Amino acid sequence: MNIRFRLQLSHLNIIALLVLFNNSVSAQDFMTNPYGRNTASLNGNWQVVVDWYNRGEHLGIAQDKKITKPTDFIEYSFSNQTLKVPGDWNSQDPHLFMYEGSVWYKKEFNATRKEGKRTFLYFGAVNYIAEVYLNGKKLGSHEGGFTPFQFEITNTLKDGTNNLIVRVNGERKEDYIPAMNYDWWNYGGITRDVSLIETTATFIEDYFIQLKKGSATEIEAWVKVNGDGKSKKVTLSIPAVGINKILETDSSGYAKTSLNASLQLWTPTVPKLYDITLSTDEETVKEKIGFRSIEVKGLDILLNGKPIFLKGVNFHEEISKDKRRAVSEADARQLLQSAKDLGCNFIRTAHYPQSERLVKMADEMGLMIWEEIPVWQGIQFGNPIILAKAENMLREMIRRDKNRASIIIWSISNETAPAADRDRVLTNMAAACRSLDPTRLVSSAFNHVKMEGNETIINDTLARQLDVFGINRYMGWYAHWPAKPGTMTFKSDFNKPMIMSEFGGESKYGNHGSADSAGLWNEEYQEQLYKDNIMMFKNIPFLRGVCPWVLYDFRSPTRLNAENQDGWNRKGLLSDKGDKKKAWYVLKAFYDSLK
Ligand code: GCB
Repeated sequence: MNIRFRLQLSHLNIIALLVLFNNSVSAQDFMTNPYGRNTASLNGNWQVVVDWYNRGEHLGIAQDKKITKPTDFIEYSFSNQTLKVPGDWNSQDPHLFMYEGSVWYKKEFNATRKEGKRTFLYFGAVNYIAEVYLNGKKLGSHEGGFTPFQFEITNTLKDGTNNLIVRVNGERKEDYIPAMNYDWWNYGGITRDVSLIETTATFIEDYFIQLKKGSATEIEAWVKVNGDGKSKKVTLSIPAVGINKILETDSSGYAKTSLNASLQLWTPTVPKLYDITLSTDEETVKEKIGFRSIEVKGLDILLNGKPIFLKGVNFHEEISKDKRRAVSEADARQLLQSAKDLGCNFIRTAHYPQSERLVKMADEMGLMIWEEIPVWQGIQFGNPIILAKAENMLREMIRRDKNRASIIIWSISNETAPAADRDRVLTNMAAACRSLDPTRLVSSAFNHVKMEGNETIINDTLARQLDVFGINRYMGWYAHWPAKPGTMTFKSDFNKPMIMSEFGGESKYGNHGSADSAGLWNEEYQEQLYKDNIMMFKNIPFLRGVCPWVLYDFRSPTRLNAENQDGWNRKGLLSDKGDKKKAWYVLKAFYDSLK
């Protein structure tokens, strides 16, 4: 997959990629399924130096020179200040609550080099730029806050104590993705797991095992090994259905096959996962994979060939009550369980890939996912570097999650204004997405529609590039009702299904008053807004899913109304503490009525 994708990168993109990584060595393609391998965790307390003015490179912090006597001329030192990994820095030190600069992280660990083995350093995610040094040598860098990256350290690793240093920079910039202004907290730091992964000399680096598009019985699989002995025999086993197939990789390490099996298909109600192993004469990688098909036919979304309505909710990767990033298994479970309690069969991991752990949990819990890269408003589509960066993020997201049954939709953007540059970039990305993964649906969330009286007209021509389009429409909040909700009509220029990918309004839990505009910010106003929107949904003939904004109230630096917001986006159906607002019950009743 990766090889094919590389070939598709235009000349311009290759130049842009070089600029993107500042000619420094960029992180290597990460291996699939780190959790199914031989790993040692580097999570825990890391020593840090907060480098507000970005002096650390000049001072040579990466060399970690030790002060041995008080007269040594060294203008930095790792002291007793520590931060937990995984974690954001904002919630761990009151001085860093709004910090968006650089922090140098240091971890010492013991290792023993082993003949015939290889070692990789794997990061689940670092927001936003990571520069990684091992034993004083720069391994490389990575840009983008929500996807994994790795470095091979086989030859840099030492017997005994190793010194790992990571410079994390959490600034926002015009040519970053997301860019300058976005409606969520810019949590900085090493926000996901860090691990050492030991592999054999030639190892199974990547694989894709999914039902062929539209089929209920034909599995298409490919595998890619990495190492000198690239022509390898790889056995793919799915014991429950008697599959034990030997694939022989070619000189580039690649092999593919197709298999027939009588499978119990994955559904939200019975999220069946099969134990799978991939093994060579050297190693075994374990997996759990669910099989399902997802297609669009006319105006319908078909799951396993049957029309389905997506009962969704959006949420950020945040534990609101603690004002922090969600980082643990318990955090992921809390978020997913809250979606389940609401009666959802679908989630949108709002605006960026959340942890791999959460996606795997959604596989187990039976939640379908719309997964998106953080191409969110205000992106510099005219800047040639943007397409390269966005495609790289897309590639990393798909590389990580392409074996998950829960993922049914890849989304390439959120709320972008129609314009030639945008159309060019997103059209390229939709094509890249399909070539990376032909089995899932491609989507994007739009907020540009045309109003004619009580009619909403969907006319963003980018929808032609998509399988299903999302509309973010805040009727009763940002947009006023031109007519009674029950009399609103919808027209689309495209014969495709629509998901109402966002709607909602704010209320502060415990604020009570009237349900009309005199009661703005009250629970009753939000409750009425939900009732009105649900009434409107009944008049959208091509609506195949809804996904309100948002599950929990969340931290946002752009919400400046001291009385009602005070740094919080209050569109939650649940308060930051998890209290159910009145609108929660309205949506729950609607979802239950669709059973
Ligand atoms: C949107 C954005 C979302 C915001 C939300 C809001 O359209 O996609 O990220 O948080 O509106 O509350 O305004």
